[in-house]
Amino acid sequence: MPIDATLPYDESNVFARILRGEIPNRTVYEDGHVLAFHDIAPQAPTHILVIPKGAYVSWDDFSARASEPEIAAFVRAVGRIAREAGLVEPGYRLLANTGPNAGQEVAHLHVHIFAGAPLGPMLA
Ligand code: DGP
Repeated sequence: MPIDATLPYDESNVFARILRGEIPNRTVYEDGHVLAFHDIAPQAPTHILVIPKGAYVSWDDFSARASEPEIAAFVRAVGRIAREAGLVEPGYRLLANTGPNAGQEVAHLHVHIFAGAPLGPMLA
């Protein structure tokens, strides 16, 4: 069910629980600011989710409130994860659903990395 991205951060969301170690995940990358793991329901041969460790509801929230070091770490991590997974050629897609019209379901910012096959015009 899509979330209301304007609500305050809810510590019970599933990615907060993953960050607290309450739910297992298949980790791809981790540093002090960022965690990346395989999506539980992949929509492409490679489907990785990248999340900041800070409590941000959405891309809108993160881009407004995160510190410069958090933003830099996040952007660099997304690129590094894709490079290290060998996705740069023949390419990959980034997606950050924000709010109900985009179908955002988990109320903690996440960027999807899709790759591994020619992708259609859209992926949710
Ligand atoms: P979005 O629609 O952009 O909010 O995408 C949420 C994604 O999160 C969706 O592709 C499925 C994934 N997901 C939901 N619950 C879990 C979970 O417990 N573990 C993992 N690895 N992924 C999850």
